[in-house]
Amino acid sequence: MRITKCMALVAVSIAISSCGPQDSTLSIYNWSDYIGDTTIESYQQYENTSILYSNYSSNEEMMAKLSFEPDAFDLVFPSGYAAAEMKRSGMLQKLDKALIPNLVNLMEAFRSPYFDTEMEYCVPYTWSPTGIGYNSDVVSAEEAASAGILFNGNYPNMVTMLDDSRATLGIALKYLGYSANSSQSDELNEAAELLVSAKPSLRMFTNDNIPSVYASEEVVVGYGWSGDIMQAAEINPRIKFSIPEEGSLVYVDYMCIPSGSDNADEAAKFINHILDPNVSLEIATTTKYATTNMAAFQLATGDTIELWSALQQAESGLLENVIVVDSNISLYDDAWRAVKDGGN
Ligand code: N2P
Repeated sequence: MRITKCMALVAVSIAISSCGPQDSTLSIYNWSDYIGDTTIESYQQYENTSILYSNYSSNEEMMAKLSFEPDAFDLVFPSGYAAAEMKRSGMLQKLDKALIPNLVNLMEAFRSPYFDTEMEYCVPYTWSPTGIGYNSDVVSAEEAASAGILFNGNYPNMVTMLDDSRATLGIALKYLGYSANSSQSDELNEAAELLVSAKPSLRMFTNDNIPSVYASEEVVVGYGWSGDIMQAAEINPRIKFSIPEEGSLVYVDYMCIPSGSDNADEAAKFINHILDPNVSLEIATTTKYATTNMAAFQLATGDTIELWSALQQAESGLLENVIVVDSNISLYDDAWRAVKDGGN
């Protein structure tokens, strides 16, 4: 994005820069709680780059923002289904892989995304299942072993769920025995009805500040992304994470450059920085999301290795990858609107 460094400072709160003559600013748009504490500063040690860093709450919010302002961001972090949709609709530009030699560090298993098999447009960032977060002083491990805890009314006004159509309709679909990628309108309607019936239990739908929502004990149970719940567990050890026996969802999120970016070389260099083993490891240990970086995995120790191994075991069988649902995006939008508007 071409703006002056001084404008960048005025425009956002998290801008690390110095004012100077007009030049290019790297504008990064990412989920909240989804980067290492030092990722940006460590890049700026080597590159004299002004960085504009801002957060979004959902794939849909990010895509809507880019549709209105195609040149607003140089780097975004869509989940696989959203990256697939963005690529299909021309919202992404090809990467200059010569600027990303650290691609060699990626795990074999992540090198060929189903929607972009040569990684021409997107590079894997982290992966994570969704599951149940719970306060183990109040909720037993047996109760938290089923997604039924979200829907059975046992914890009125004490449940949080993601404000995310695919993720939250997805867990309701899994609980009902359907695919999290269902494109059957009767199944989606049933999932929406289940969520509406659970609304008296719901304290909030949110994607933001999830670690503190659990850690502060504002809720006793909820449904969310593993990393955010594990961040809460680090603050408050009573918080635990479980993958429900009915199955759950798994996401790989990607780094991609929007087609409107005019600072793609800098964005590619930043992707290369993220793929540095030490930088990837620092991101993974801060965010508690599982790495896609083999070189980082090899550097990890103790708790981090244990967490990743547990997640990897869960992946076999219980977890369904969230993929793009052909020409049925509006089905999810409609079902989600019914959930948000339904009930009280
Ligand atoms: C981080 C959310 C990351 C999205 N707060 C996981 N797919």
